[in-house]
Amino acid sequence: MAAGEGWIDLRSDTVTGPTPAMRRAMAEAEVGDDVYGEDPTVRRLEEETAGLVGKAAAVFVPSGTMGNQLALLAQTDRGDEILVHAEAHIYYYEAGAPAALAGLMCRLLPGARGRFTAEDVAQAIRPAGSHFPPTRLLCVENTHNRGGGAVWDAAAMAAVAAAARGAGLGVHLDGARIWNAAVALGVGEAELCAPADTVLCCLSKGLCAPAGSLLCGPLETIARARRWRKALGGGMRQAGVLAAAGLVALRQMRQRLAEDHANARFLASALAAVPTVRVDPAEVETNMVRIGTDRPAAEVVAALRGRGVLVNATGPRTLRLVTHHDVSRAACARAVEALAAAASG
Ligand code: TLP
Repeated sequence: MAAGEGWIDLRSDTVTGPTPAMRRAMAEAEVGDDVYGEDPTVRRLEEETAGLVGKAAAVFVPSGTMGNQLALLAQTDRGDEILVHAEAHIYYYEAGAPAALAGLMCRLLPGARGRFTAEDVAQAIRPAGSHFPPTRLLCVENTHNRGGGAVWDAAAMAAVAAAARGAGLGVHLDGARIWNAAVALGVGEAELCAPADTVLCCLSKGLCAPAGSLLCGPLETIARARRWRKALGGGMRQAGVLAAAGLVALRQMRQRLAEDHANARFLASALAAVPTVRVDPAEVETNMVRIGTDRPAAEVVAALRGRGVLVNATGPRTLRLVTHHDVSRAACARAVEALAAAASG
C-alpha cells in the first residue's frame, strides 16, 4: 500500500515530495545531454553545490548511495581498507557495495551515536607491511543517521581528519544531511566540510527534491568519480529536469530545516511523558528521534499503520521517527497520541 494523502509519514525525510516551486522549475528547465557535459542546469547545480561546501568540483548522481560509492571507488584501490563507524550508512545500509564494487575491507570504528575520536582512528590504522591491507580512507557521517541525527561539530571533525591525514589517509564525509548539521550548529556548510577531501550531500531528503545527490571534491578526484558514474550506469541524459528541482532545494529549503528540528524536539518531549515509550529528549540534535518500546517494534509499526502513522523499526524494540517538510506540528501531535496507544498494545 502506498502512503499518501492523510498519512503521517515519519519513516524518513526521503519521503518528502517536490514543492510547487520545484515542479515549476522542472517544467521550465533548460536541458542538454549531461553525458556530453552539455546540460546547463546540471552544470549550474554542480557549481553552486561545490561552492557551498567549499570544494573545487562536484558531480551530480542519482542517489546518496551512488555518491558515497563513487567516493570510495575514486579514492581507493581493490584490497585497501577504509575506516568507517560500525553503524555508518556506507557500511550498514549500502548493500555491501564497498566490498562488492570497490573490493574494500571495512575496519569498523566504535563510538556512541556514530561519533569517534582521533585516538580511535589512530588505533585502527594498520602498520606498513605485506600482511596488511593499506588503510586508505576515513569516512565520517554528519549528521549520523543510526546515531539518531547526531551532529559532528567542526572541531570534532577536524580532530579525526587530522589523525587520518597525519597517517596519509584521505577523508570522505557522508554529508547526506550536512544541511541539518549546519543549521543545528549555526555555521556554514563549508566550515564543516573543510577537513574532508570529498563530501556527499543529498537534495532528496530534508530539502524535498525528488531525486539527486552530489559528490564534491578536488577536480581530479571528481573526474575519476565521473568515469565511475558512467561505468555504474549513472550517466543521466537530460538530467537538468532533476537538477532544476535541486537548485530550488539548495537555494530555498535549507534554512527551514530548523522547523523540522523543533518538531523533533516537540515529539521527543511529548513522548517522554508516555510510560511505555523510552526516549531521551536531550539526545535530539536535528530531525530524528530514536525511541525504545516494551512492545516489539514490528507490532508497534503495524499498530501505528492502522492509525495512519508510518514509522520505521531500527531494531527489535527500537523505532526511528524523522520530521520533515511534509509533517506539520499538528501532525506530530496526532502521531504522539497514536504512539501512546500503539506502544501500550
Ligand atoms: N538513508 C535512508 C535509508 O537508506 C536508511 C534513510 O531513510 O535515512 N547517507 C546517509 C547518512 C543516509 O541516511 C542515506 C539514506 C544515504 C547516505 C543514501 O542516500 P540514498 O537513499 O539517496 O541512496
